[in-house]
Amino acid sequence: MDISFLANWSPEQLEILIGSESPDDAAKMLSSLGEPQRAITAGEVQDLCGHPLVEYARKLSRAHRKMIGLLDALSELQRLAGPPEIIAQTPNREQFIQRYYLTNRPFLLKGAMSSCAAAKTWSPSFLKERYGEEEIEVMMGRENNNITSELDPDNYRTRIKMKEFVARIEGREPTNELYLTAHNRIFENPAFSDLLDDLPKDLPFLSSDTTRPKLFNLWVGPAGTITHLHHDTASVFVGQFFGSKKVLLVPAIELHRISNMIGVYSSLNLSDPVTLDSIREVYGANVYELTLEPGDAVLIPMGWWHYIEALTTSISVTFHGLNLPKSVRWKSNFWMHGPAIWKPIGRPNCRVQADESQP
Ligand SMILES: O=C(O)CCC(=O)C(=O)O
Repeated sequence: MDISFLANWSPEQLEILIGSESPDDAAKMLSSLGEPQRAITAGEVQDLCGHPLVEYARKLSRAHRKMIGLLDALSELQRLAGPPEIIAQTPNREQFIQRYYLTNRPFLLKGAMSSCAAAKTWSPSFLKERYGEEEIEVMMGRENNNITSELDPDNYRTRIKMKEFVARIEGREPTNELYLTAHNRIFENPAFSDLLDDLPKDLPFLSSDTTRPKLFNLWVGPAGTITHLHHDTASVFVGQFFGSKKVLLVPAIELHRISNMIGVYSSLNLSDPVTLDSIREVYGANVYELTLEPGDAVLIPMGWWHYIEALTTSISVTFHGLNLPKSVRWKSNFWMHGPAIWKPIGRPNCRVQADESQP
C-alpha cells in the first residue's frame, strides 16, 4: 500500500491514526474531523493500520500511553507524599541515602552551612577585595531572559575584571543581564581554587574532595538572574552562601508534563505567571517553591526539573560530589534527539499547548 499521501495529513489526523485505540475508532474520529481532501472509509483506515510502518507507530504509541499511565499514577503518589521536607537537623549519611537519595526526594536543609567560611565571609565586596584585579569569565548579554545562553554559551562568554563584575552586579535593579555560571568554571582557575577551602567539610553526605574542582560550580549574579527550567542527569546539592534565591521544583516523575525543548532544557519560562499557572492547571504539574537563604542548601534529585531565580545579589555553589556507595546517573544521549523531543500530550480539557517557538 502506498502511504505517501499521509505526508499531506495534519498533525491532528496523524495523532488520531497512530494514537487511537482501534482502527474503527480512528475511522470514526477522522470522519468527525472532516477531511481536507475526501472522506476516508473505515476499510481504508483498516488497510492503513495494517501497513508495517503505521502498525509499528501504533505499537509504540500504545507502549507510550501505558508508560504515561504509570507516570501519572507515580506522580499522584508523589503528590500525596507532600512537598519537599524542610529540615534543620543535618541527616547523617545513612539517613541521607535512605530517606532522600534512594527515594529521589528533595529536601531543604536550613542553616546547615552557616558555620562554614563561605557563609561567613563570601560577599560581592569580599570577592572584589580578594580577587578584584583578577580577570574572570562571566556570561553577559542575557537580558532577553531566555535559555539561549544555556544552549549557546560561547556567544555570551565575556572576560572582565572581578572588580568590574562586582561593580555591575551590586545595588542594581533586578536583571538577568550578567551571571557568573557553571559554564565559566571559575574553580578550575588556580587563582580561585582557595575559595574551595571555604566550603563546608562537615556534611557527611558531601564529598569534600576539593582536588577535583569540576565537582563544584560557582554562581554569582545580581537579583533577577534566572536559570531556566531544566533537569540534571544526577542528583546535585545547591548551597547558598550570600543573598537568597527562589527555587521551583517539579518531580522527575512528571517528565511527561513538562515541554522538553532540547537536551535537558524546557522552553517554558516559569518567570511568566501565566506559564506557571498553565503547567499546574493544564498539565497537572506539581510545582514546589522553596527559598534558599544564606547557609541553606537543597538537594535537587536526578531528573527533577528546576528553575532558579536570584531574589537578591546572590552567591551559591552546586556540589556534584555526593558521598555515596554508588551514584546513579540518568544515561541517555539527550542531545541526539534534536529539538522538541517531548511535548506533553493534549488532554480533553486542555486549553493551552505549550508553544516551543516561544521561549
Ligand atoms: O543557581 C542557579 O542559578 C542554577 C543551579 C542549577 O540549576 C544547577 O546547578 O543545576
